[in-house]
Amino acid sequence: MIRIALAGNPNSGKSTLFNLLTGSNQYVGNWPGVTVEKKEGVYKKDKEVSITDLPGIYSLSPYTLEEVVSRDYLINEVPDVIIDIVDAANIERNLYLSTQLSELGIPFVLALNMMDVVRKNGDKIDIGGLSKDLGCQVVEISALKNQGVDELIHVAKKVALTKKVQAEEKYPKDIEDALAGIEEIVPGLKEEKARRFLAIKLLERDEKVLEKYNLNQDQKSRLETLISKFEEDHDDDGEGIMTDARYQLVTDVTKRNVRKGRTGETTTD
Ligand code: BGO
Repeated sequence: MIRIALAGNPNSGKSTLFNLLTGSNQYVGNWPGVTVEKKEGVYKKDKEVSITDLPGIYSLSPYTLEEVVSRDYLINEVPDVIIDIVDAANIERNLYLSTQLSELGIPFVLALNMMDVVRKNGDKIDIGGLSKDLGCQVVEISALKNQGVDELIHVAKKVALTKKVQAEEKYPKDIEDALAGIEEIVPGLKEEKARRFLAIKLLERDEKVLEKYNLNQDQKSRLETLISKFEEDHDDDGEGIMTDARYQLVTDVTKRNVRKGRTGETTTD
């Protein structure tokens, strides 16, 4: 069985894609302990492929139930591959989540949905460039028009089987150094699949992730010293610094790979 997780922003077309892939082979329940809807199904063209539709989210921070459900599932259940559905007509805004999903150490495919809208608008996206910049396979689809969807699953299965994960080291050197420092302090972190994501969350002082490690006093104080120094150097808190770094990354990637047809701008907000 290959287990695919569908993740993406609200309104990116996730439900449309999920319904198209699973047809009537789907069951709806709740995630354990919460009233967030859980949708699971089997790919109608290959019963060996199961699909879990995660709630629509903008980030993997710990602030909404949907975000917590999604990240707990991804970190604890570890699907074989994540398909990240991106509204390609609003690519810059959507890629913010992609930067986080790609740090989980799980094979990852970017599905550029709404390509019919992109084409109609006369926008151009350099798929090869995007794929190179993000270090993952990128597949163009239109869930509404059922275009590219079989190819997407074909690619996702291939990526799942090769177990290929993203290239790392994409932030400025001082951030990368801080993450490496955190990995040295926190026992067992280096061996985690999601080590990069978890190191970033620790730098952001994410309580839920910190609890997981049960650090002793010495480790706690070394971690605190590292984070405080990093925050002082940037005159901001860890979360703010990482948010800015992600936006900068997404802006650069969008500038390099997206040309707007009508407006000449890089977003359609
Ligand atoms: C409405 N192309 C186009 N053009 N539209 C798409 C595509 C695509 O590839 N994929 C999805 N949509 P959801 P989440 C709607 O519902 O799957 C559309 O939140 C409308 N509804 O049809 O719900 C899809 O699960 C009235 O649009 O997204 C839907 O991720 C007028 O994108 C919307 C116009 O898709 C969100 C659109 C009453």
